[in-house]
Amino acid sequence: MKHLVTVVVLIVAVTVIVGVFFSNIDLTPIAASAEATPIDWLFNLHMQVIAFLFAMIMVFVLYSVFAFRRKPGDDSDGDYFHGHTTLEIVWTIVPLVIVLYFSYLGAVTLADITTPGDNEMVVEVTAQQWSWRFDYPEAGLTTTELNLPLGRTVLLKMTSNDVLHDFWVPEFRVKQDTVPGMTKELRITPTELGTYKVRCAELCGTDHAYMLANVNVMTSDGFEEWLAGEQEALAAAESGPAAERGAKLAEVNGCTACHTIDGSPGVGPTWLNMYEEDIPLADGSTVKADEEYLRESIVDPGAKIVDGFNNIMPPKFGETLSAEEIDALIAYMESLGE
Ligand code: HEC
Ligand SMILES: [Cu+2]
Repeated sequence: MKHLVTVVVLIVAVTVIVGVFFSNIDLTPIAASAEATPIDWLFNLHMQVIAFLFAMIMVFVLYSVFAFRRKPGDDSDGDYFHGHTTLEIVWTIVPLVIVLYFSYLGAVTLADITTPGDNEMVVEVTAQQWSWRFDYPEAGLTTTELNLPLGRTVLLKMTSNDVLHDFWVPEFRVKQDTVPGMTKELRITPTELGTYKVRCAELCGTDHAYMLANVNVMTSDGFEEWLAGEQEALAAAESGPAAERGAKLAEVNGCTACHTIDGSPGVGPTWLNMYEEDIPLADGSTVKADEEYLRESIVDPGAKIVDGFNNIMPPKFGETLSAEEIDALIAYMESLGE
């Protein structure tokens, strides 16, 4: 009985100390979305349960090591035990109840953060090795940065052009895999102005660690102003030279994550002086980089593999880019020729 009382007192004390320690270390960055509140609450509750489990294990182990040490000269065998039915029932039921309770809390929280908000704004997210592309269908805009108005729920409709990626802004807490061929949804209601970063949280190849994009949470006025500015720039570009549109398209479609335009090596061949050159292919032949070849390289990248490179270019540009967009990209590549 004396042992039991001591152990219970020690468990309570260690739980409180470890629990207070957990509440005082900052494990997460600032919370910048409405979804972060219930998630952080649940996370902290978990940490308190972990403090209790930690105390249960460590106190029993260390107490036994010291209180039940072998006395000097005592070489007799230990006592023989044959289970303890009540104890086994208790240590099955109690964790079961805790786990069920947490699954209930998890389900409630999930329902809470996935419920549609009023006046939602849709942004389409396309992940691709190794860039992010954001489309604002209502405004007809495409960008490489995610700009969001403060306080308005945004519904992200996400997909991938190649392999699995994962959309994660730590300050918003929520996280979602992007899956090729599927549209996944995520809702975010920004509550703090500022600039954050989307990270890819699914190991996706060579430049996975650099697959970042800025997220700017703006005031609603600032956001409207930005939209208007972008639309104006877009209208100006549409009447300008095709090569300039191509330059912008190469950026928003992530081509520049793999292709450089200054001759330096990248994951893919540089575009500097590529046009009209003889390109050595992996099968030993060469091909002239005329318009037809460039078009084929974009629409069906696996058809001819450039010598010294791997067949890893995203295969879907033929579907995601319009004929005019491909023409503009080709015009841009031609403008980088000699
Ligand atoms: C994930 C990296 C990656 C992305 C993104 C990418 N490419 Fe490529 N690209 C490659 C690689 C690697 C090759 C060389 C292997 C091959 O021929 O498929 C290549 C080859 C090419 C070629 C032939 C180049 C030559 O020197 O013969 C063209 C043209 C091209 N890409 C255009 C594009 C365009 C346009 C985009 C964007 C719409 C794009 N690529 C996006 C990796 C990429
Ligand atoms: Cu990725």
